[in-house]
Amino acid sequence: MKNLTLVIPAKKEEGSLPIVLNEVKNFDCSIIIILEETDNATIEAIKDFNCKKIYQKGRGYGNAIIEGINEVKTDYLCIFNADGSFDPKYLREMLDLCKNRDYVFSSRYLKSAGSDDDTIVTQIGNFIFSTLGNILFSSKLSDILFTYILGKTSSFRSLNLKCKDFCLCVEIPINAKKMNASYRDIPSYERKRIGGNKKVNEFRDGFKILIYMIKRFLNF
Ligand SMILES: Nc1nc2c(ncn2[C@@H]2O[C@H](COP(=O)(O)OP(=O)(O)O)[C@@H](O)[C@H]2O)c(=O)[nH]1
Ligand SMILES: [Mg+2]
Repeated sequence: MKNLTLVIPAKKEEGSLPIVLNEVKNFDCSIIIILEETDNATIEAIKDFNCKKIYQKGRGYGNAIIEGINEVKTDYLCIFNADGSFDPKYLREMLDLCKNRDYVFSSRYLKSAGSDDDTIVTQIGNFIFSTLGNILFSSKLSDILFTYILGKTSSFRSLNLKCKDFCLCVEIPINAKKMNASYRDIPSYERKRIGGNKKVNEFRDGFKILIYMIKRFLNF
């Protein structure tokens, strides 16, 4: 998979990222990790791994992914979490399916998919947001917030992404749909994060995403 780069945003992931990097070593793809310069514990934890590190100039999850995408040199990229929840066994299939489309999204809610990381709150939230995406934007996705997305680097760049926070999760499918991009979703099983804490706050970030979707629908 020499034509693929994993874009890995990482914040306080010293307990998980080394294990994730060991796991993806066998996949022969490039790796870009985007983290904060002050995140000493994560920097120290991955010092023996020979992969590209970028210190993000801005702040936030979305900002990290945008800065990472700008650095990719391969034809394809995949957004990949540092917490161990994304299973790399799907990468080959995603890459193959992406040959004749712009993006392949992963979904925890298709047949034979699932999640060990979901709580009842996130499960209900994910259902509401995916339904909202289907109603407001005809996104035709069953899991709009699961940002395990592989796509053509040129397509990602043409999205002109702006969200610096977790709203980026929905900005990607909304912009892709508005640009008439081609995509599909495939079943994926989300694992539990290995260590550390989740950075998303279900209520605060969920509310922000809701407001963002409404604003986009109203073209604000
Ligand atoms: N560089 C960077 N990475 C972040 C930031 N916020 C979250 N991440 C990373 O983004 C990924 C997803 O975050 P996580 O807390 O697991 O959220 P969830 O899986 O969507 O519930 C993880 O790899 C985090 O370490 C941030 O502000 N900066
Ligand atoms: Mg996670």
